[in-house]
Amino acid sequence: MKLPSPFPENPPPGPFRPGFWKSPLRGPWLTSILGSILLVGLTIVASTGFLSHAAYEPGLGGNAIVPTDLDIPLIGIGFPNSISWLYAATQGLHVTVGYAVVPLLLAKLWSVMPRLFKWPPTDSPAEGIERALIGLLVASAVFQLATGIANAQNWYPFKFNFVVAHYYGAIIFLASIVLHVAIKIPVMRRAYRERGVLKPLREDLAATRPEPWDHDGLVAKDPDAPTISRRGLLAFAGGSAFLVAIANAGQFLGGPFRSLAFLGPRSTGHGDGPNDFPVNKTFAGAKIPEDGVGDSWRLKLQAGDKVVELSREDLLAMPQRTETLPIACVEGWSAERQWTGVRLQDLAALVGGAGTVTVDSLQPKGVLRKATLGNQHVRQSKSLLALRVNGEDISRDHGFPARVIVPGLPGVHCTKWVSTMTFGRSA
Ligand SMILES: Nc1nc2c(c(=O)[nH]1)N[C@H]1C(S)=C(S)[C@@H](COP(=O)(O)O)O[C@H]1N2
Ligand SMILES: [Mo]
Repeated sequence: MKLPSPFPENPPPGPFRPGFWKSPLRGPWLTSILGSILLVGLTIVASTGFLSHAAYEPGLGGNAIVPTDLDIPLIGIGFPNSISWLYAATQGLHVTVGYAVVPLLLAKLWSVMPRLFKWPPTDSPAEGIERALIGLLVASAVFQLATGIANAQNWYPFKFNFVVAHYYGAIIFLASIVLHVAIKIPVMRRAYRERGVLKPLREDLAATRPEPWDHDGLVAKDPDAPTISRRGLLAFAGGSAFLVAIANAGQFLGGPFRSLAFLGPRSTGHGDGPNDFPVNKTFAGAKIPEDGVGDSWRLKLQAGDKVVELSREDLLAMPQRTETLPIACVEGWSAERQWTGVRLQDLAALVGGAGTVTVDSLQPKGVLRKATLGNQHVRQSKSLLALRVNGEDISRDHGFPARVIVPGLPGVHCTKWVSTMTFGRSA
């Protein structure tokens, strides 16, 4: 049965008219190959993103970003923090590949542009639902990339909480892309079967012809002569993705790449010598009181009603450990340094602390002024309350008098300017 169409028969002028779209390159094969490449990139971005969420440990009291009962347990296993470089790598990939998919997404959207102006907008209710789903997919992909890039650039033009919005955006994106891929697999398989997966890449400009007619309206009705081959178009999109990736990857690859990472606002160091590595929040920026970090500073350890206070000298008199660990920010940059200080284990033992620890700082306000660490981080022997870095006292910007450093934990939980550590109490 054919329902009467609610749309007037004649399309509005301009892009809605057949013949408006002239590129001879558009067609199911081009969209399929761009979609396949994009899918690889998006799979990396999405899986490292959900890993980052797991590493952040939103289930721990003070860290909750979304109400814990709303937190969808997509990853049942915890993040393996004992592999100290793992978070630096997954988060570096998340942000770098996130940048790199932008040109690929633009190319893909260009390839399906005529579909946006399809007339009539839907032929059937089922197609209407599918198109609404694509609307949701495009909107959530653009939202995720825009908020992610803004965050990596330390730019917060929006009023909402980035972490919460980026997390829920990710769930909408994941659901809509899974459905989209499932729906499009037959189209893709047909395009590859008819034209070969890579065969069209052999065609140079002279051999570039429009794809055979398709039912989706991607192939131009009245195409112009080509000005670039399909492989030229793919090389342009892929080359752009590569350039954008290189302009960011040095933030976590380090070495000679670091100076190329001009997209990273924290790619340059901060100061001179051992303390020359990125700083997210400076001493002044965090409004740490000057008199709070002088000789009168005390670290307060507590577990139940047991309280111990230690000066920096007291801490330096305890057994010192040196560990090579990266500080790895959610924004995708990381820096590996040698940290020296006291094991969190040893501090817990002083007050008979067990379980989690909430670390508070001298910072008067802001969500990053404190964090909760899980029991496994306290027990991990490489977790330190660091006093020195690369053989020198930690600078004020890096958290003097003392800061937390835990292997494989997002930098955001490595609290600087520590004042109080509140442990659970052993039963
Ligand atoms: N008190 C406090 N600690 C903090 C922060 C903060 O804003 N306040 N920022 C965190 C973040 S987001 C990161 S990535 C690391 C950065 O450490 P660095 O500045 O020594 O490189 O510190 C963490 N510790
Ligand atoms: Mo961070």
